[in-house]
Order: sequence, then C-alpha cells, then structure tokens
Amino acid sequence: MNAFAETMLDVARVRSDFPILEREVHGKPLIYLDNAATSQTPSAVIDTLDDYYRRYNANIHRGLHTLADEATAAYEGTREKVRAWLGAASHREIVFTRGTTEAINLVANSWGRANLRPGDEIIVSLMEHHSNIVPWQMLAEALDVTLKVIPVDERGVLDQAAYRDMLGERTRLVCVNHVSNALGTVNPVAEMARAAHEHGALILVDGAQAVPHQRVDVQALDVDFYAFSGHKAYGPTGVGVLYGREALLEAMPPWQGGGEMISRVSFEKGTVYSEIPHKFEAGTPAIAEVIALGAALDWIADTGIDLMAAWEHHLLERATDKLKAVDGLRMIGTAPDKVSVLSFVVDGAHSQDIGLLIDQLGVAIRTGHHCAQPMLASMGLDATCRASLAAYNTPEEVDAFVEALQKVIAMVR
Ligand code: C6P
Repeated sequence: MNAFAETMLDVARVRSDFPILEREVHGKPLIYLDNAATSQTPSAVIDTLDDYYRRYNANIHRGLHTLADEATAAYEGTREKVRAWLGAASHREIVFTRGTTEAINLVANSWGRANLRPGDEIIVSLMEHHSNIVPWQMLAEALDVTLKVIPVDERGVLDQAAYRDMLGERTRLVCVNHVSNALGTVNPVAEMARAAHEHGALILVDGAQAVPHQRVDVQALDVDFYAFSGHKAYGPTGVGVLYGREALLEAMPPWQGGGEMISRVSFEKGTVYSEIPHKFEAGTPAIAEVIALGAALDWIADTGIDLMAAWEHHLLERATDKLKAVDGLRMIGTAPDKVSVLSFVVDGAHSQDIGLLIDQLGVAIRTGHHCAQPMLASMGLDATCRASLAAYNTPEEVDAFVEALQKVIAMVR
C-alpha cells in the first residue's frame, strides 16, 4: 500500500467536488470506472458553463460590447492556461478543436496534404486509437503515401528496435499515443521523438489518455504536435487542443475556411488568413466549453496532478493484484509503465455480458474494442472489459468492483 498517496490525497474532498458521484444506478451507489471514455466533471466546471450562459454568453473576437469582451477574455485566458499546462513556448501554438480526433485530422489535412509526396512514409503504432490510424489511412490512400506500423509485444509494449529500424529517409511523420486507451501503456515519447528527429521526421503525439493522468511538457518531450480532449480531463465534451510548434503552424495552410480564420476576404484581391492560431479556428468555436476547459485545468492544478497520479497508481496496483486473483481472468496490457487502465478478458464469459450485468450492480465499465481494433485483433481478441480509474475513485470502489465482477462471472459461467 502506498501510504504516501493514502495520506496526501484527500479523496473525500475530491469526491465532494463531483455531484454525479452521489447518484445511484439500479438502486446501487454508482462506481464509475469508465474514465478513459469520459471523466466526470467537477462543480467548478459545471458552474463555469452555467456562469457563461447566465452572465456573458456572446460571440468572441471582433465584438465591441462588454459581453463579447468578457467572453473573448475568458476564451483567450484558457488558451494561456493550456499553454502553461503543456509547457508550450507561446499561446500561438495552442489551437482549440472539438477534441483529439479533430486535432489529428487537422494535422493530416493541413500539414499532410501540404507536405507529403507519393512514396513518403508515415509510421503509426499498432496500439493507436482509430483516430490516430484512420486519418493517416485516408491520407495514405489519397496521396500514395506508405503507412508503417510499429509492432507491440505480448505485454503491450512498443517494439522500439523495430521502430528504429523503420525510420528512414522517406519517413516524414511518426504518430503515436502517449498512453494507450486499450492497454494503459505509457510510451517513451521523448525517446521516440529524438529518434524521429534524427531522421528528419516529425512526431505527433496523441495525448488523450495522458493529460488527465500525468504532467506533460511538450518542450521537454520535444514533440512537434500534441493533441488531447477536454472531456477525458475533467472538462466538457466538444473541446480539445492541438499543440503545434509555432514554425510548423505558421507554414501550414488552413484546413477549414469560414469566419474567424480570415483577416480579409475579397473577390478581387483574394483572401488573407488570420494569424495562428486563429487561422485554424474557422467558425464560432465551443466558447463555453473552452472556458470550462480552463476551469478543469485549474481544478487539476488545485488538486495536484502529481498527487492524483500517485493516488491512481496506488489504485491501479490494488486493482491489478485483486484482478490477478480472479479465476480465469487474463489481463490485457501488462506493460511495466502503465496508467489508469485495467483491460481484461475472462474465460467462458463474454465481455459484453460482464459489462451489462455489472452495470446492474452499479459499476460502469466499458466493453468492446475501445476503438483499437488492430491492437486487439493482433492479440486474437475482438473485445475486452476495461475498467479505467480517475482521481476520485477509492480503494473501497476497487474492492467493490472486483467483488461485483466475481458475482457476475459466477452468473454467466
Ligand atoms: N477514447 C475510449 O473509451 P475524442 O473522441 O476525439 O475525444 O478522443 C479520441 C481518442 C483519441 N485517442 C485516444 C488514445 C483515445 O483514448 C480517444 C478516445 C475513448 O477509450 C473513446 S473510444
């Protein structure tokens, strides 16, 4: 038991920030273990959304009235918070998107279409979420670019030797997640970035599962692009972030046209685009959600990301030990460096049946392919059960989850 984490994170206080944790499901206290899909939102985030619509709902930029000024200041204030949170050099490097998926599609459609030529190579890993596979497949098909796939060992660890062998003079971009949503593996992205750069390639990191669980510093990692979603980091849905190095974003063409992303439009003289990052934010953005993402980052900062990480690690170890003792259960993803995720299959029990029945006992877990079909298929699987942790989970919930799981397994076998 990690006595440090036990004493330092006041989990009762953390939980009191999340009204939804008080609800019951099927007459049982909710045990929410689907945090990798979407984490719950603290009152501070809910109140920020509410406050925006009650007090200063207005479209941002260009407005001359007070409400527009206030909304713009709060929106741009979040950009600065995200910059500081990711350790980016400039707020110009922070683009708001709808989520990780849109951030990756932005890079594929803008940087990819402007820079890739037939015969170029993009490296992705086998353990990517579909949102870091499909945009590259679409691009590869359109531009006659080759996709190479880094293999993964039976523990769920990327084969770094194979990766280094794949890098070559045709490699233009490496796309890898910081943390795998299906396995929980933490990938050595700083080391992978160094190797990519040695070959003159760029690296895009999908940080959707990393930002909620660990400190991220894009300059220390020395990555070129980094993406994450608000709704997995205690923030609202509909908002995400693309970090991109300033020089890269400057040189990239816009990928969506419309309002906000122009400084002048004329049929006679042509259109002049806005400066970065606005060049990549066409149309009215998710203003309230962006502002509330700032509140989520404040909440994480106040709670303490290191404390949260230590606490979650303690829960992960406890849950792993208990699950290992369950008869016929096989953990999927046993990398030495893992966060938050417990993926598993059980002999003689369908994952979907487990998910449905355990819900009846108040426990929310996810079952299926977790949008990582290539990874699961390589392990001979089409689905797993996945419990994923957040800072508000408790050792008692972990114990109750494993107890409920035992009951469910006894019912379905
Ligand atoms: N993973 C999960 O249950 P969006 O939908 O754009 O916010 O995030 C997509 C995404 C990208 N990368 C990783 C590593 C992810 O985990 C996700 C979302 C959810 O695991 C939904 S499938």
